[in-house]
Amino acid sequence: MRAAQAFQHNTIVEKQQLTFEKDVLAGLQLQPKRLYSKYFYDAKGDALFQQIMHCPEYYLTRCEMDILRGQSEKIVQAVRRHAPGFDLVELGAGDASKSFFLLKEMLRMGVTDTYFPIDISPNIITQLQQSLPAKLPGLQVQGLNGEYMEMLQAAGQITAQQKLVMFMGSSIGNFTPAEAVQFCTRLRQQLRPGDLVLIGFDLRKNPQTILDAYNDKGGITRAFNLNLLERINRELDGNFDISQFEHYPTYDPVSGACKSFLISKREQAVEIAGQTVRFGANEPVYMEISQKYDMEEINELASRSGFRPVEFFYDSKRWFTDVLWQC
Ligand code: AVJ
Repeated sequence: MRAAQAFQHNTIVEKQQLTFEKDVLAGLQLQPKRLYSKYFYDAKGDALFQQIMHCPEYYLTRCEMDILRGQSEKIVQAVRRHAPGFDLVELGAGDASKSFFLLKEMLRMGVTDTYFPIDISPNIITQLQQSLPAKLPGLQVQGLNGEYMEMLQAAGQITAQQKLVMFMGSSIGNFTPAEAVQFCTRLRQQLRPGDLVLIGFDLRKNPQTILDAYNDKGGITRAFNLNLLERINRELDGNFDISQFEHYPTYDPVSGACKSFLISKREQAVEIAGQTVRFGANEPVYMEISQKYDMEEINELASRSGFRPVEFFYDSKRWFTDVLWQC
């Protein structure tokens, strides 16, 4: 059993490695060049993101924490009106510091005792399984390590209970609006009529406030973007000179798209996995989108992907919202 698990884990890691190499080389052949923000999160990237969440400019985490700290009871009551008993599933659970508040309420109200955190990082799953039951006595933690949709399907096979699926932190912002429709449609296809989702959206606000959140004075977000080049050096035998790339965040208040680029400071050639990639002077590499929404856009996303909006929960500044939808 142990050997079988270890074997399976190795193949997952190898498969991830192959996809990383393929995506990097393919993305750098596109025009404009592109790298994918889902690869930001290696061990160093995880640590840098933790630091971003503490940056004074990065309001998103504090706003969402404000919602969950203050309104978990209201949220669980709303969920209970639509689903008397349910299991909580979380996509990209991280340290579960947000779901903690909901889980506490759910246990207190006796509406659920099972939590399925889904995460691509096996370390995160192991840590949650060890730490959460001690902090929340009576909670069953069934960690699922793997891709969101595959693990959602696995959770559906383990339990026949209705589900509340959480997707917090404005992770949905890393999709373009069109990709978000695809993602939510696939999400709904894994659920049953009556199941609920709670999704965190960063709202449109003063454009400078948004841009500053992706351009902190401490340079953490810059390091976070450059770390992907370092990761390529580490894992794909690359030779990026990161001092020759500049972090360039943008926000378009018309489309609501906040995009980050790395700009090549000069003409240069970089070796990656035995291949040569050429960069022109001032050539951009598109790294990440963090899409901002308004309420109409959120409702449109719900209806296009087959969900019915149930309730919006806001922080006191109305900068962020967690929305409850039903299938
Ligand atoms: C984790 C995707 C919500 O887009 O705001 C933070 C990642 N990128 N600073 C975001 C991120 C730059 C973050 N999400």
